[in-house]
Amino acid sequence: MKPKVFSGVQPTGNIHLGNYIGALRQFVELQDTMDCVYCIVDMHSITLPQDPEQLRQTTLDVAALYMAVGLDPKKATIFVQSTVPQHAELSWVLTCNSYTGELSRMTQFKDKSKGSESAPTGLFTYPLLMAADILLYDANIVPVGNDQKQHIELTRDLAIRFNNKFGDTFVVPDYKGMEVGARIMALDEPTKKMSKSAENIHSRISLLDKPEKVKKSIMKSTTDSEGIIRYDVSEKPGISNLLTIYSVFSGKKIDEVVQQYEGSGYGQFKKDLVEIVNEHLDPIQKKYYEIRESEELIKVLKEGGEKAGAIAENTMKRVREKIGFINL
Ligand code: ATP
Ligand code: LTN
Repeated sequence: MKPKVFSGVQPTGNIHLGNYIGALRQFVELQDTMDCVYCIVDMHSITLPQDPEQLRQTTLDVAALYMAVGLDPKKATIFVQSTVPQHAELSWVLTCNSYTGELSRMTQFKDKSKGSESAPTGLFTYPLLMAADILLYDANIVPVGNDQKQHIELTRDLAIRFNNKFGDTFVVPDYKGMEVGARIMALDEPTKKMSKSAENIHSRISLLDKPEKVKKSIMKSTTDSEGIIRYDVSEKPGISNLLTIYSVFSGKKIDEVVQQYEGSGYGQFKKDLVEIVNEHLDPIQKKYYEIRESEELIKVLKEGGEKAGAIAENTMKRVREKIGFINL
């Protein structure tokens, strides 16, 4: 049997190079050899306030981007989380088998709540919904960026705990990150991760950015005053981040890129990077606008939701039986 894969992306803001390099790129690679289920996690996105009409639109935007970067609904199941209510159901069961202590240690919660007493409860219980997503589909592998590793470890702990308490129920999943690019940094502050929610639009490159915007963001990006192109994350986080992006999009190893630019200045390197990134984004954008307008998109999501719902219901039957819910 093929290994099972599950992952998700929130429909908030524009998908950026970090999302693509750290996560989506792996989704596409895995669909040929594994049994893949990819979700648009709209229930996660309402942990922070969302405009309802915009949420509906960005849900479709992300679905179209999934397909524009190369996901094929014939190979992978693509669906929207809220159309499969078993996610909420399992999340509650896991909530009752978790501890506030372990949730308090999640760095994403600490970052996003900033210690505030009035942080939304959903931000706190967010990892339990994520664990439910993964466990419903018996996923062996979860391709995500490095920032989500801690959530996968929690999911493993929850699965093992549940299995020990109630008998074998869940598959214990593994994190899968990219060797190069598991954490793309912000262009303006290369010690922070590139993020959808950062205020400065030049901190990130969105997959739908126009060539001029890409140029501006890269040319303005923070580097250092040494003037030598070499890979050194702690001393030269800006240049190292650009080298990573260059390497991914050119298909060359970071060492080769460093050699290629021996003796060159940052200006030339950045100009070439602008070209490489724009060349890569152009076909993705063309495909995106085609798919986003087509009827096909809704059909894919409906069919995906049905397939996903059947798998999720199977798992829930097992869970309800184990925990003692009545089957009338
Ligand atoms: P925000 O930064 O606003 O919290 P996000 O950019 O992390 O949002 P998500 O939808 O939560 O967006 O993430 C989708 C996927 O992209 C996840 O697998 C996540 O790990 C990955 N990812 C997000 N940012 C980066 C990054 N800077 N580098 C590599 N992978 C990333
Ligand atoms: N929390 C993830 C999105 C997400 C996810 C998942 C990823 C929700 N459910 C299940 C992998 C598997 C994030 O990127 N912030």
